[in-house]
Amino acid sequence: MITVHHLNQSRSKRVLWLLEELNMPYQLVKHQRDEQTHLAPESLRLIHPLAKAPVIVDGELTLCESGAVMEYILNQDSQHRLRPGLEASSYYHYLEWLHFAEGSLGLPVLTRLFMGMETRDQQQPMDGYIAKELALDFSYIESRLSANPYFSGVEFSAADIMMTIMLEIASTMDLLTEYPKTLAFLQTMQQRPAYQRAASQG
Ligand SMILES: N[C@@H](CCC(=O)N[C@@H](CS)C(=O)NCC(=O)O)C(=O)O
Repeated sequence: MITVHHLNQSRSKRVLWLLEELNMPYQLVKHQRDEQTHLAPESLRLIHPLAKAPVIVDGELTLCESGAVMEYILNQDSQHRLRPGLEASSYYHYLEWLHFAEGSLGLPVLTRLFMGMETRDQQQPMDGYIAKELALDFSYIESRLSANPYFSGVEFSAADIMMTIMLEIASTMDLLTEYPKTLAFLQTMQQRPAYQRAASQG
């Protein structure tokens, strides 16, 4: 059985959400962020040297990086759910958005998040770059969601799970206010029962 090392308020919610969607049994080990630094505790470093969530353990395998973990879990599902087949025209759209979450979108959203944590009252060197990338990415996302109910196309997939968690972080900084389709998508995702079961773990 897969063991999920879950850190509160972190991307490991993606993994719990996916497992809940698939109704797959798993063992949950909770790690709590340090109250002062907000960093992961030593208990997570004992599982993986990077001490980042998510980490899963399945038999001999210890795996980090949420996108890879999602793919691993999907590979265990004998019913091949939540990912278009390789032959489907939506497959490469699925793949694009699965990676977009931590790739193109992750960089400006997280840079903005971390820079916002610094006390500052003046323009920072990266501000122009971040604002440009955010506008570009969110316009692209908005147009995708204007034409399709889900990122890969007509069906919900693991790419929506990957994207939702990054959109959630963006939304805490009010970055989505000008993107109604994206905001509506986020709200729809947050109403899914499997999402709510995952979110209830902290
Ligand atoms: N790209 C990695 C990022 C992993 C990551 O940075 N996780 C954060 C939680 S969202 C973490 O563990 N932070 C705690 C720390 O850095 O101490 C992934 O998608 O899994």
